[in-house]
Amino acid sequence: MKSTASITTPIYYVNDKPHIGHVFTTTVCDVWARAMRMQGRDTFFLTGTDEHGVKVEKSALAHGVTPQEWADRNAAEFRRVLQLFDLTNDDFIRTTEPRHEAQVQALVERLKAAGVLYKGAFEGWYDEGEENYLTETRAKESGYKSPVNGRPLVRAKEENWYFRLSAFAPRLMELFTSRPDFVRPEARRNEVLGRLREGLQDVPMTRTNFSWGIPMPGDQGHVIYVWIDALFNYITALGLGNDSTPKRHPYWPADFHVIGKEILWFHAVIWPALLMALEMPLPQCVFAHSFWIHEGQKMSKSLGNFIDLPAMEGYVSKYGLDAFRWFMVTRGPLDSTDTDFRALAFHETYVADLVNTVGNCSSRVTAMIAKTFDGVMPADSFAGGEWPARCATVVQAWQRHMQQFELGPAAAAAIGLLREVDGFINRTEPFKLAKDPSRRDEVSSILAQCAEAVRIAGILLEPFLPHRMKDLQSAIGDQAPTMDWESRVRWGGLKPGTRITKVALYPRLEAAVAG
Ligand code: ME8
Repeated sequence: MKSTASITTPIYYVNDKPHIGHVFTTTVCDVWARAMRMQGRDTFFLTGTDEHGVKVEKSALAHGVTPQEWADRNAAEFRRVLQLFDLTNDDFIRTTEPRHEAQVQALVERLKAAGVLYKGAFEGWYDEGEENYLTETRAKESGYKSPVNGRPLVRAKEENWYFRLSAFAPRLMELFTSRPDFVRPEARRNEVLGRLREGLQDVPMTRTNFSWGIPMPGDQGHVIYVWIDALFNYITALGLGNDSTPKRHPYWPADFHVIGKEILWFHAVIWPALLMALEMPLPQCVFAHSFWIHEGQKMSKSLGNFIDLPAMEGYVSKYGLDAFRWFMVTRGPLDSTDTDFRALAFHETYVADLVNTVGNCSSRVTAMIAKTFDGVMPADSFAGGEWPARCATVVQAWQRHMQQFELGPAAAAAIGLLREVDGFINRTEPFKLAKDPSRRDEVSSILAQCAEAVRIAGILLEPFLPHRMKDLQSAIGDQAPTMDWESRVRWGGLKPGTRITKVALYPRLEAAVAG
């Protein structure tokens, strides 16, 4: 296994307020980053904001401020979200930072030198909202309306710099054939392959109809197209456009670019072609998740039904951050179908998984030890019975799933272990055996085994439930976070004699909050 691990979110547009979609993508990356760090991997988790382009220029104007002021204000809001949701990014890149701008210009110079840019006139169907041209076929398919916001496409003509994307068609086909996991999930890969087979158009590298962007080197009046500027963030943050800062170079290529499905084409086709032109390694995987919808409806500005920051804060203050993360990651749209965010589903998930499973199992075990053994970890004369092997299998499954960014299955493996502990308690009935003094040894072993399995499950749940799992660890006297990973998850970490206090992790709450 390589020693570094790196993951990125899209960089978010500063023309909008943060909403659940942004928090979702950043949270799933956070779970992975925490899981990698726990295992001792040298981890780099990147997020940031996308601050150039005509949309930002227009929003700033509408609010009577300069684009930079507008970007500063909204980037600060995205930063605040990271704090609020305890997201552990290692850097936050803004595309208006000098470190980014200078490297983007250097990278564009390199593309020019590589002969993949040319200047030419272009006329086509333009989606103003998305700042994107559509091919004739796609424009027709969508009824000459934006497939994203439904507004009419406009006929636009520009003299621009272009990137010879078409020249990369064979290499892109080869990439998709030789690396079936380059784009996940599979449905998304098939979608890109289908479009690749339709043929590729060259893409604009610059724009001239507005000025809020990075100037094209050597051509006044042209600014670098916001999408090209934005994609480069993944490598400018690592100093790869500027060889004098090599400290972060080992974090490239990224293991995962996690994005929403609407920006797949840029990440799965244009971005690898740019990297090929620059002769740089490609990311391992572009993971495109689906969308949250809200109580059955697509979230949109016109409906005003975004699950926004105040709504999310409502859930967090009622249920706690762990609950919010757990719902997003285990019930969210990580695969190829959209997911409805329903207040009732949130509540039910909280009760079933956190109250009745994680909370109940850990409080049951710690309470029995408190009652029967005065809060001292008993000895296990059966040396774990079947548990050590079972836990090792679960740990391995979790590691494999995490490595592959299969967060749902990783969470299921961890919580499944607690369900097994519950089943074991129900079968062996230590609470009954405890009434018979002659069976004290048996009770010791059962409870010691349960406590140790709970400890291991708690470690595996930590990336998902970072707050309460810390409480659990301190309640069971687990000092292990300072240990290396292998020792930490090995059976036998909880020594007899350790103080164990009763925990109540997730309170039983009555009603769901309004959606
Ligand atoms: O597209 N459900 O930024 P953006 C789930 N700046 N995730 C959602 C979502 C939803 N309903 N809505 C948005 C941009 N997202 C560009 C990216 S990258 C080089 C440039 C998430 O602010 C999802 O990750 O519109 C999506 O890709 C991202 O927010 C779009 O954020």
